[in-house]
Amino acid sequence: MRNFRFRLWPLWAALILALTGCSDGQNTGNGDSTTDAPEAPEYPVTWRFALEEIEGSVQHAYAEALKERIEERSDGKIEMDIFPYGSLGTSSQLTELVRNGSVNLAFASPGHLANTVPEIGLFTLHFVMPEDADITRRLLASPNLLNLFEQPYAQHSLKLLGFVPEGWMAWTANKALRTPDDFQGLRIRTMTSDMAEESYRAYGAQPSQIPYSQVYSDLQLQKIDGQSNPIFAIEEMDFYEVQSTLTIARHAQFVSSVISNLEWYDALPENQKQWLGESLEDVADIAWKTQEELNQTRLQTMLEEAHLSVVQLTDEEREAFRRASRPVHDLYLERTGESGQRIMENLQQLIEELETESRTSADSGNGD
Ligand code: 6CS
Repeated sequence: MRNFRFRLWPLWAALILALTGCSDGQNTGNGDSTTDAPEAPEYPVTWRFALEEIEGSVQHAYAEALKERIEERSDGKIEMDIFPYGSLGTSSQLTELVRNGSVNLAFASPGHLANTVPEIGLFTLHFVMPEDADITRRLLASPNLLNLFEQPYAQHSLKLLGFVPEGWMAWTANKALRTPDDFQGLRIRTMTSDMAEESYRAYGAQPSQIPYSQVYSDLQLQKIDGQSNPIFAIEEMDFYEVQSTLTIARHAQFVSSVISNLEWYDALPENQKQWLGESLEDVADIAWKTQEELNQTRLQTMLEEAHLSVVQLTDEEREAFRRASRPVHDLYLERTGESGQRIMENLQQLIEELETESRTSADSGNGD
């Protein structure tokens, strides 16, 4: 297994953040500014970007692309330091580092963030996302989708900067998972929010919330029987070494979000906001292309190593899971109230609009 330094996190985090200091030369949004007058920034300004994934991942490719764009657009006035997973902390700890101003940007995946921002638990639900890849890509890049979640994030002092697609989730275990019955009593790892557990409880599994860094060893020691992640991550984190079967049910997309501290963002000078906004737009498609490529090539790698058998569920088999997952949608609505209801309805409407648009353009293409 690759050598991660996870156990030394608190030490690394303190050391790195102390050594790099509070290097951004402007109000970090944590209330430590001594004057109300906006100070002229001293360039170059360094922004820290913390990742939930290791080097070579979708998040890493995205961060590298964002770094390149922002440094270019700002003519070197903004520099970006990237902290891959293993250097600062777990996903939940990264969100805390954003909230207290220690890092400027971070990835925050819904499966971890949903205890803090309950509405984002929508992306932990099964069978809510479109089947079609192009519609999914357009949905996740849509400013309308971003707007839906802006307030829920802001209520927790977070600025939502973008959604990043990472591909279909797949299940691994030491058996095929063809029916909800196959989940009976299965000790499955989920991300660290209560909502993330519910979909598996509905199938009869025994879910437990475990940080990403601990999944490999818990599988190896058979403290858990299975887990769910996009294919590229199953290869990258070596989970396939300690699991026999990959089941592809296309039950949920792995969607992550890029966040910053809301006060920090609001206090950014206009030119910096503009560089950031434009750079985020520039890289919106990078994650889509990266995840497509990595999910494909890494499946090949795992198959070549012959560790894993792959099971693709039929539409009929998926239907049984779709039915079993319905009560969890109601649970989401119960837990998020009117706000979640509005978001769920708007999401469905956005998907329908994109589907209609795509049918219309296909029809007009056919009619030529
Ligand atoms: O399963 C997890 O916890 C993680 N999976 C991925 C693909 N990215 C980040 C997340 O923390």
